[in-house]
This record gives sequence, structure tokens and C-alpha cells, in this order.
Amino acid sequence: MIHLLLQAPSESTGQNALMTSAPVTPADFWLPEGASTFAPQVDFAFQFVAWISYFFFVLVVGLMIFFAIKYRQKGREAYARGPSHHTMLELGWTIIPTILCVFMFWFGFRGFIDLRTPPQNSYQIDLTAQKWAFNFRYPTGAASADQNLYIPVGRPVKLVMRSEDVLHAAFIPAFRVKHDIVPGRYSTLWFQTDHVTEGWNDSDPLKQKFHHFFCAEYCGKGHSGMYAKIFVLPQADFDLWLEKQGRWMDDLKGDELWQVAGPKLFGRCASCHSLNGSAGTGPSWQGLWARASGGAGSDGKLDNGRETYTSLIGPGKKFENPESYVRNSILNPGDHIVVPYGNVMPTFRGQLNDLAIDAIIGMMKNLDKFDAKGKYIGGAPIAAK
Ligand code: HEC
Ligand SMILES: [Cu+2]
Repeated sequence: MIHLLLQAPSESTGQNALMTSAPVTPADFWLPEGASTFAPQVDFAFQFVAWISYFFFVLVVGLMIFFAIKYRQKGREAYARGPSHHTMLELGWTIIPTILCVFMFWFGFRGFIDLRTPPQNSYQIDLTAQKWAFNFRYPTGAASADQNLYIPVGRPVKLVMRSEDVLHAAFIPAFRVKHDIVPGRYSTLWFQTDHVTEGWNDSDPLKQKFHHFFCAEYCGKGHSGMYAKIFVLPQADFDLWLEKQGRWMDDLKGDELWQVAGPKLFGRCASCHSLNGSAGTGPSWQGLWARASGGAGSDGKLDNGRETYTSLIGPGKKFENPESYVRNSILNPGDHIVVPYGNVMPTFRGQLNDLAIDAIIGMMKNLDKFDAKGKYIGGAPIAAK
């Protein structure tokens, strides 16, 4: 139901001068709507090849059927001798396909060169892919807090991509771009779109228009959930949005921190951790606080049974208190592995600051005030005075 939708640039922002070129290509039987400056070229190359294929399919199959009927044996004894040679025909079926192939190669190669060459003035966004999320980091050092990709309109944008774990792939169908994200190396992708997506900050999600950002490389159990939305903002709105990203949590006071920020941050953990006790790729957070603070389940095993929560957490032990244990679990997930889970949690070092970790801890302590999806249900958030 959530479908790619594009609309004319908003009139109110005064940014229209930027949004003139590159008409969006319409959706058709094969392709979704195109929204980047690449779309017309890519779609043309695709349609060109497709129509040649339709033409020759009809020609070849049509002639085959026609000849089969026309020259079928009707009880005659003598077999006609087929022609052994026809110079014009042979030249024709060699030269015409060669010219067509050269054309296809030329379109394809020219387009490929464009796709692989980001303009000098591109706006760079760093993308780190990990099981099973995309993290976008901007030149200011701020990360996209809701993990969606926000880009300025009318400007080339370059993604510099790397993977924390396995092979992933960035795929933006509306922009006609796709590229592998390979662990241990950087890959780049660039695009430009000249059309704002309407309603990007509308509180009603149904009014938001956006493009899809998929992972296109099967990367494990949560692959299908590895997804982000792309919002295209007028430059002025983009600057404001970017300024807010670094400090969106700073404005939250007291309990508001875990009530408001907790659920948002949990979005990064939800692919592996449940809140309702069901085991996923990682242990459920239900009962986590109890087992880490000496309550029910504190005899739970870690590190193949060499440790328990009680042997690790408490005054004078490795972790003075449950907070330190949780903090360490987030920053150094490989330190102590909960039995029977695997060492697959990515580190959130450099992605979650102390404030964010505080918010997560607050949420873990107050899990009864959240529903199974992580929505806060404890009444209106209360800010400390
Ligand atoms: C890719 C899956 C994955 C993601 C995403 C993930 N975790 Fe984990 N997490 C695990 C696994 C598996 C374990 C158990 C193994 C271990 O201890 O490392 C675990 C263990 C933990 C523990 C210790 C739990 C216990 O019962 O002792 C905490 C705390 C934790 N994760 C917090 C987080 C937070 C906070 C996030 C999000 C910011 C997160 N995790 C995201 C897979 C994940
Ligand atoms: Cu992936």
C-alpha cells in the first residue's frame, strides 16, 4: 500500500529554481516511476533493448509459423532442395544485428560511465551497512536519527559505503542505482534527484511520500527488514533537519529521555531483540533487568557456562552494576555471550552516545510501560522540572 509517489516540488519553499530539469519517468509494466536524473537514460536503454527483443520475437516466431504452414509436405514425394546461399540475406542478418549491438553497447557504456563517476561537487554521505540496518552519517558528523536517508534536492549526492559484517547491496529502484557493499572495502554510489518528496515531516505517515532504499543482497535472517526510506528535502529544510540530528536527544529532559528516545532507538535493536519474552536472534529484553540485577534468571549462563549474571555483575565484580553490564553489551557485544546465542550482535560504538545508552537503559528498566512493539504506553511523557 505504501507506494512510491512523486509530486511536483512544493511551491512554498522558494527552492523551485533547483527543481527544473529531469522529468520523472513514468512507471510502466517493467519499471517503477523514475525519480533521478539517471532515470530517462536508463529507461531509454532498457526500453530500446526490450523493444528490439519484442520485434525480433514476433518476426522470428511469426515467420516460423508462416513457413511451417506454407511449406509443409502435402503428400508430395519430391523434397525441394533448400537454397544453399543468399549473399544479401547473409550480409543483412550479420550487419543489422551488429549495428544494433553496437548501439546497445554505446548507450549502456555511456550510462555506466555516468553512473560510476560522481561529480566533483557531490554532497557526501557515509553509509555503514550492518545486519540488518543502514546507518547514514553526514558531513557534520551527525547520523540520521531515524535511520532513514534524507537528501537535499537538486544536488548530486554521493554515498560512500562500507559493511560492518557481510555482503550487502544498496538498491534504490526509483533512482535506477544499485551497488554492492563489500566488507573490507569502500564502494560508492551517486545520484541526483530534482524533485522534493512531499510531506516528509507530516506527522501522518500516510501523507509522507518517499522512495525505497533496499538491501539487495541476501544477508541473513533479517534481510527482508533491511530497509530505509528516502526523503528528498528542499535545501533549506535539509539544513534545518541536519542541524537537528546531532542534538535531537539533548532537548529531552528527565524521564522523557527513555520515554521518547527509547522507542526510537529500540528500532535499531528490534530485528534481534523482542520485548515480550520471545527469543529472536538475540535474547528478549523481557526480564533482562531482573537477571542483570540479581533477580529472576540471574543464574543464567554466559560464555558457554563459564560465567553467570551473578558472577559478573555486582559490587567488586567485573561490572559494578547492571547499567555497566548493559553498556558494555552495547559497545562490546563480543565480551560476554549469552548462552545459547551466537556472537552476532554488531557493536554500536560510535553510533550510540552516552545519552542514547541512558535512554535504552531507562527503557529496559521500565519495560512494563512499553507494548510488545516498543510503543510507550505509560501515559503522557513527563519531563522533570
Ligand atoms: C544482529 C542482531 C542484534 C542486534 C541488531 C542487536 N543485538 Fe543485542 N544481542 C544480540 C545477540 C545475539 C545477543 C546475545 C549474544 C551476546 O551476548 O552477544 C545480544 C545481547 C544483548 C544484550 C545482553 C542481553 C542479555 O540478556 O544479557 C544487550 C543488553 C543487548 N544485546 C543490547 C542491544 C541493543 C541496545 C541493541 C540496539 C541498539 C541491540 N542489542 C541490537 C543480537 C543483536
Ligand atoms: Cu543486507
